[in-house]
Amino acid sequence: MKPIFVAAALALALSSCSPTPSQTVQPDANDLELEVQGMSFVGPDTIRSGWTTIRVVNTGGMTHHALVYRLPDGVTGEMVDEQVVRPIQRSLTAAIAGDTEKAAQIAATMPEWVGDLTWLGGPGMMSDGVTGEATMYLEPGNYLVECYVKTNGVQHNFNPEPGEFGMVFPLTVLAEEGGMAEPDANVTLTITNSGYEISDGAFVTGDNSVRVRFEEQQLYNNFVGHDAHVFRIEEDTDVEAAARWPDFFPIDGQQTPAPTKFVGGIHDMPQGATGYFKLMLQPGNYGITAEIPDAKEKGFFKRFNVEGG
Ligand SMILES: [Cu+2]
Repeated sequence: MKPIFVAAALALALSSCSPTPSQTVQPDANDLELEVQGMSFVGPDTIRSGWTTIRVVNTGGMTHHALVYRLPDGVTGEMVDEQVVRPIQRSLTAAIAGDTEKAAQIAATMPEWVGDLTWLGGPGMMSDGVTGEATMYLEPGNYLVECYVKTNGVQHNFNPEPGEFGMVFPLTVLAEEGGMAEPDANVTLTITNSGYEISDGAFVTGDNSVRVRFEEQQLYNNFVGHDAHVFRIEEDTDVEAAARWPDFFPIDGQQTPAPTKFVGGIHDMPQGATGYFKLMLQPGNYGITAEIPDAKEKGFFKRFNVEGG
């Protein structure tokens, strides 16, 4: 280092006892950290509005995810539990028993307001040991954070105890603004009706911040839309099975154990929205898939590679 530069820097350091305008001020983080404990999310139940990071530390021994959605006025978590979660579980149980007629009948009883639930992202599929993190712009309101992976034919959001929630976590987004800035990203994933496009950078080894532009969105089976879940491809990975796994509708969809390691992603957001998610990538091959029926056939599968660092 040039001595004259060191001297100048030292003089500047000694002369400044108050913050200078060039000093970077970290913008307020507006984040909420949830832990997976058994079949529950545990953590604070309020967050300020605006740009909001939802982080889920999954050391729960299996793959989970955390869809974040906004409830319409007048709809409570209890109503979702009683009128959506429990009937879907009864329908799944009937389907597993081979009674497809009963399964279809129960599935047809969904309340009309189901169409008014707004999917607003949340951390995508994360295997044991993965911390999922997604950042979305959230308006004030009542939300739920939910995981509906299945283990032994039982959805994680279902708790057999009447009135008790499984992995359904009520979250209040306050009117008070969090003041967090929109995140930066090292790569952008654009989602249209025909699939994924990777642009504005690339996935890298180590930490990634992925911007997801939901340019086009549509609803499949009245419930799910385009989203992004990233999984690791090893030599022996059944890529077809892994790409299909997030599709909830088949009996074996989202059934524990997942066929590969899922390392993160983001759930559906409305058309025109932008969300962000974090990924920690080891060198190797990865696939991106969506929680929609026949994702790969619809173009919702993208393979990428990150090199050793
Ligand atoms: Cu779960």
